[in-house]
Formats: sequence, C-alpha cells, structure tokens
Amino acid sequence: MGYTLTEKILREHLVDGSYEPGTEIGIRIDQTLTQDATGTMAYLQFESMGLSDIATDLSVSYVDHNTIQVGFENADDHLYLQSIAEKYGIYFSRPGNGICHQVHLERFGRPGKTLLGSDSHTPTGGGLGMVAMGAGGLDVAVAMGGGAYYLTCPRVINVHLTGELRPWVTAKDVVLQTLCNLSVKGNVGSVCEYTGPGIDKLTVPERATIANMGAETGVTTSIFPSDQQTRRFLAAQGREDQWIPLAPDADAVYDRTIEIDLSEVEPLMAAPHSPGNIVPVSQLKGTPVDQVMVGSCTNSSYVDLMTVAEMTRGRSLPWNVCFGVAPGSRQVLRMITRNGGLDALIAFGARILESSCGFCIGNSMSPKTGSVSVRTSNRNFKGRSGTPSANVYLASPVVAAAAALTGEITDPRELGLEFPRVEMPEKFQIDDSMIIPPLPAEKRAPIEILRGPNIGEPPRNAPLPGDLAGVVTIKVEDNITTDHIMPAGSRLKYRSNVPKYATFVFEPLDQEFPARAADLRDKGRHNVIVAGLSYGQGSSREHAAMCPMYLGVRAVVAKSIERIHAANLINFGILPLSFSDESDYDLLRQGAEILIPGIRQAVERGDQEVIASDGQSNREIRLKMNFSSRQRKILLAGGLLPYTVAQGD
Ligand code: MIC
Ligand code: SF4
Repeated sequence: MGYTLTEKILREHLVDGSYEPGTEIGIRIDQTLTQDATGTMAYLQFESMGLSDIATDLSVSYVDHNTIQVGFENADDHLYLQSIAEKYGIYFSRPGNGICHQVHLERFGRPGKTLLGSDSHTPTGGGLGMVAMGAGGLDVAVAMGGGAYYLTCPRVINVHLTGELRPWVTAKDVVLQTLCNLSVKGNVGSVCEYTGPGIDKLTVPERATIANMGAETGVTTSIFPSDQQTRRFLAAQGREDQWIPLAPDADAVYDRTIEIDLSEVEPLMAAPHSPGNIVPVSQLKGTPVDQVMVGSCTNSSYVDLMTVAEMTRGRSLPWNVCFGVAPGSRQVLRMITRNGGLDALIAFGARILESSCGFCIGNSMSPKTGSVSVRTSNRNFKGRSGTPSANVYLASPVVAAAAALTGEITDPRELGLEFPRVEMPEKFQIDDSMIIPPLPAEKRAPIEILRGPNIGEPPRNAPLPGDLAGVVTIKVEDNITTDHIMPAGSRLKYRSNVPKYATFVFEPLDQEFPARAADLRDKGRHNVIVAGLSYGQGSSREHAAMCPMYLGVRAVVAKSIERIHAANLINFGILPLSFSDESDYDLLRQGAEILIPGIRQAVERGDQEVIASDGQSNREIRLKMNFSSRQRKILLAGGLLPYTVAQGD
C-alpha cells in the first residue's frame, strides 16, 4: 500500500509517536514564519525559554499586519521584532515588503519541507508541495528552539481535479467549490491533498490560493505535488536549484475522495457572514455594491492584479463604489508598476494600499454602515471588516473587478469583455532589499533587544488547581470566531500589551466581560466560558487564549472547539472540555456556579471524562477530555511555557 504525499513528508519528519491517523505525533519543523501581530508574543515567549539560538533551517519574521502607525505601539513592536531577529539569526521582512504568506511563497518556501507559522493561513505554502501549518505563537517559538510540533496524525482527503477551468473561472472558485463540498465543519485532523490531471495547468500562485483558503474548511493543511509547475515557479523566482519532484505513490490510499471537474466550476462567492456560505455569482447578480477590495494573502499575486488591471483599463469607476487594491508583496507591486498595470488601476480610480494585510484584518478601509463590500480575501465573519453592520462577500479578483466595473454583483461572463489571459511571468522581478538576512553568529552577541513601553511580559498561568470552583462568566452560541473572542482591527496595536488587550476580550459580544472576569479572578474564583459548536474558529491568534487566561479563565466548556484554538487553550493552561451530551449546554446558564472537584487528579490519571455540577441542582454534567499524555503534562504545569522551561531545567 503506497503513501500519500502528506504521509511521505510527515514520515520523513517524524520524531515522536508512530504514524497512525488520529493519534498524536511530533514532527521536526524545518522552517518557521511569524507575523507581527502574533510575533511579538511568540518571540517574548521564545526569549523566556532561555535559548541562545534558533534550531530551524530557516525562520522568518514578517511585519505585515499592523503596519499602519497610529501612536507609537506598532513602531515599537517593529523595532523589537527587528532587534530580536538580529539577535537570533532570523530573517526580517520589513514593513512594506508584503504579506507573510505571499513573500514566503516567493522567496523561501521549498517542496518537501515542513513549515510552521503563527498564522492560520500558513498552509499557503502547500501550493509549493510543503507541509505548511498554522499554530499558536508559542508552538512556533518551541519549534524555533528545535522542539517538535505536535499534531493529530491526519486523515488525508484526496481532492481529485479533472478538466480545465473555463474563462472567468479561477482558482478562488475552485477553493470555494471545495469549501462547498467539505463545509467549514467536521474536517478537523484532516489534510486536503490535491491530485489528478486537473492540477497540471494550475500555476503555483493559483495552487497557493487554493491551499490558503483551505484553512477555512478547518483542515490542518492542504498540499499539492511538486511538479513541472513548481519547477517553473521556483525557476521564475531564481530558485530552480531548490526544486525536487514530489508526488503521492500511484497506489496511495486516501481516507476519502472528492471529485471536482474544473470545467464545471462556476464563478462563486461566499455570502455574509461565513466563508462556508457559498452561492453561485449568478444567483446574487444585481446586488448593489458599495465597496470592492482586491488583495490579501488569498488573491494578491501578480496574475491576480494584472488581470484586474486589464479588466479595468481605460474604464472608469462608478461614483458610488469605493475600490481599493493592496498588492501582496513589493515584488507584485514593482512588477505591476513596470508593466503598466498600476497606472491602469490608478486611472480607473483604485485607491492603492500598502502591500500588507490592511483591510483584510479590519484595520483600515472599513466600509460604510450597512454596506455591501466585495473582497478577494478569505474571511467574512461579521464585523471583521471593522463595520459590524456591513455585508462582506468573498470572491475571485475577476468577480471583484466585475463588481467594481458595474457597481453591482455581476457574473463576469456577462460583461461582454474578452477574458484577459495574463500569464505567470517566466522571470519575476527579484529584489530582497527589504529582507534583512541573519547576521553571522559572532556579530549577534552584543545586539541589544529594543523594548518600547508597549512591549509587556508574556503572562504565565499557575499550575492546574486541585479543584475547579468557578462561575460561568459568559455563555456564547455556535460558531464563535477568534475575531469575537479577541478582536483585531483597531485593537491590534495592543497585541504586545496583554493587560491592555485583555480589556477587549469578547468586545463584540459583551463589553462587561473583562471587568466581570477580572473581579472574580481577584476574588480567587475561576472563570469558565460555555460555548456551542466550533468555538474558536478562524485565526490562530493565541491572544484568544492568553488574554482570557490573564482574566482568570480556567476552562472552556463547549459543544466543540476548533483545532488551533483548542491547542492554544492547552498551551495557556486552560482546559478545553466538551459536553458528553450536547443538550447539557442548555443547563449551564451565564452566572451559574460550576464545580469540578478533583480536576487535577482526573487529568493526572488520564480520565477521559469528568463530572461537573452547578453547585445547586443534583444534575451531573459529563464533560469529555481527550488529552494526550503530553497535553496532560502541559495542563498540569499551567501551560506550554512553564512546561517547556521546566523540561529545560
Ligand atoms: C487572520 O487572518 O485572522 C489573521 C489576523 O491573519 C490571524 C492571525 C492574527 O490574529 O494575528 C490568523 O489568521 O491566524
Ligand atoms: Fe493577513 Fe488577511 Fe492573510 Fe490574515 S487572512 S494573513 S490578515 S491577509
């Protein structure tokens, strides 16, 4: 029985456990990436581990999320990140150089390698044949120090592509179709492996779009083989020597197979307020549009932007539409400048934004009240754009451009235009002058790490107490995203200042929560969050665990918790518990007492279930806790940082 490509790469990197899907394995990480919004905490935690060097082949620190300076905080973070990169031999991609996933694909990703990034869209690297995964910053810090990364050995889903995309149908529609087939639920612990004759014509940037947004299905990652397309891309980036051929065995066995005939894919959109809410463009046409935004790590490649430029060339933007374009990297920006695409966009009326995340994370270009915004990004959770009443639709660049041309959602096939077939260049314009390479080891010792007043200490949790005696401080519904738990947007600049950032926990849902939780914490009680299905979906931000931990949260009791968030909770010593009987969710009201006597012993023993009570009625609430022995040790220690530090002693 042959191996899938995922299995081949994971087996080669296996350092702990045995390759059995569903069990916990530890793998060696070759490359790491961080971005500024998660990076400062990741490096502060790396520093507290007391290591003198990184142990990866390559680690890169990107500044792409908080590049807009209002106040000193972001600038302080950037300086801290630059000095820490110099100190530890890490590449530093300066603000303005581009979005981490786009730049990593262009300049650093390598087939067959493992990549761990403190950002949930790290799977973008799967477009190059890497096993690339998103994780919390602390996991990345541990991997940077040479520690294994632990994950559930995945089940592999074969996404078998046949046929060829028709004009006006793009890679974005392929991933939206995949999302439609897979949905945003029930894929935890799986990897999507793309196979079949349909992949031959997909370029690496197109594959990267697909792998990027695969994150929205909840899979651990997505991966494409490394073939002649991969070789062509690496050669165009001046890195052909880094190419190796990689493919699954012909008799590889997959857990399940999804067939997609590319010639049948239609232009699609994700309607408000979930990336899984897929609707054909033809059903939405005529919807008036107020704003169109092109960019983000999903769709901001050279071909994406040149296609939009060609569609809009010589035309003019309707007066009622605001149109913004954020190139994914400086490489893309320089190339569309050289090729006249930038001029066409500006002439059309585009507002050109910095090569960064910007609008995607809601820290700029928030649309007007109650508006419709069509975006090429990957998430349209309510309020993420910075405007809670806005309706955000996700679409491909050509569908976005069609909306900008007409002022309404339009099927691009009905524009009456000829499809502008822009080819991926044979040579990209290579300019790494905004990437600061690592210094030789002997020059690093005297480097001083620069910490402005915004840089705080990463908080640590106390060991797990014997009994949990607390209160349901908040009860939330299904599908709570990390954007609900720990909003980004205008609050992003406090990412390095946990006491301040913690004052915004659950801001979109309940602004009294932080004060209520802090009050109970100060009285020595434990705070417990009760949640519905898919709690913590979306981003990898560990602040969604770290800040609740700072406010004294000791457990999350939910119908289900998403993969990266559950790992982050454990990393910060918060128990992720799930109802054995989902209907018990109705029993636990906000403000109710919750008691779990003997919780420490139960975790020590490796119990799979624990009994909670509300302290009044005699009802028993059974809670599942399926932890590996490593996770139990981390929880007992109060989190991964105290656990790792103790191991090093
Ligand atoms: C996102 O797209 O939500 C982010 C912002 O990139 C996050 C990381 C963060 O919150 O810093 C992610 O995807 O992990
Ligand atoms: Fe940045 Fe948006 Fe991509 Fe997150 S999804 S990394 S905010 S561009």
